[in-house]
Amino acid sequence: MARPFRRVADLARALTRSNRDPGPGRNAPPPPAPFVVDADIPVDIGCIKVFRAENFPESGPSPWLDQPDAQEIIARRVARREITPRQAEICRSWEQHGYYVLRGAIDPDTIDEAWEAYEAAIARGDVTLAPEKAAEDDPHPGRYLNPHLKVEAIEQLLKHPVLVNFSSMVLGRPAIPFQTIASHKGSQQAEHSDSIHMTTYPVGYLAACWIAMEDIHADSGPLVYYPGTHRLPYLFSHDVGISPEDFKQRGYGAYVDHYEPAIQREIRDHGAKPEYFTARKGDVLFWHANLLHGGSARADIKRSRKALVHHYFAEGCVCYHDLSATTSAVHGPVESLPTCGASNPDVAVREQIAL
Ligand SMILES: O=C(O)CCC(=O)C(=O)O
Ligand SMILES: [Fe+2]
Repeated sequence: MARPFRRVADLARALTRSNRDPGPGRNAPPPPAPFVVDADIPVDIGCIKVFRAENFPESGPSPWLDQPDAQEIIARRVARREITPRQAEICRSWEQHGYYVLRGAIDPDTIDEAWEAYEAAIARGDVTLAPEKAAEDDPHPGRYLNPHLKVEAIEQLLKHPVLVNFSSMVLGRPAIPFQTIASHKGSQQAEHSDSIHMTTYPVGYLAACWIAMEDIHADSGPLVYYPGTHRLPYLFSHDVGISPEDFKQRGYGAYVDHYEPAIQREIRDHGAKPEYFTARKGDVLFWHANLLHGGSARADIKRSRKALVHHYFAEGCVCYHDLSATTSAVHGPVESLPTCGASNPDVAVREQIAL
């Protein structure tokens, strides 16, 4: 892997770590992740006016498990004892299939405490749920975005060492907890890759996990995923003909008309086979930035399907949302973004080195 500018990432990591630790007795929110881009082709972030994939160069480095010689790298790392044989087995599986199921990753008491705290926040009115009824007799409420901002126990779960360490291992860089989504029932969300929603430059530095907050029944509309599809080309808005203006004017209408059929074609053309995450409480399924997945049909509308989804970005990347062409909240408010020419003083130095 060509990593001539490693130093920059190390600096960012150190800064981020010290900034994030508010010290004993203080409860400051984490500071924004700095715009330090550890890419083979440097970019001046302040000059990017529209945060969409087509406005970034095609640049590595790819995450280590996406590299063509990933299996050899794994073998070398286990021989050098940098990773354990068990971690190596997980990494091999991730490289091939684009997901991994950690059974019993979170103990059931921790799960219950987090869900009870979340329900208490609902009862207090701190969290308000939309009905999002899939049918007249649908008894369950809709999904809730970012419950960790309201519920300390969910914030703790987002930072759970098992989840953060797993994500860091497969990304090959420290994982930054980004987003949580709580669901009470099957989402029946059409198949997609999370990368159209949450994206990085260089591409691929996103990992997600799905935590079963109760036993998940096959009739509840479990998460459906397609092993191996992480290796298909990334499909961004531009690739399926959604312009930034289309999204501004039509929002998810443009996505439903252009993106969702394109993904169905991909699944059909490649003969991708679905698997369903029927799980026990505390089981966790992790997936790759480009693994195709969605919510399967709810055979029994009365059944709940309690879950938390977490998304983690990797440090040292630009994190943005391709579909809406916006920067990610992990970088702080839009007003604080660097201006053209000022975002990355290191760019000039890098270009000199490159010459
Ligand atoms: O929970 C589901 O059914 C799908 C969730 C999902 O795709 C996501 O949060 O990225
Ligand atoms: Fe998703």
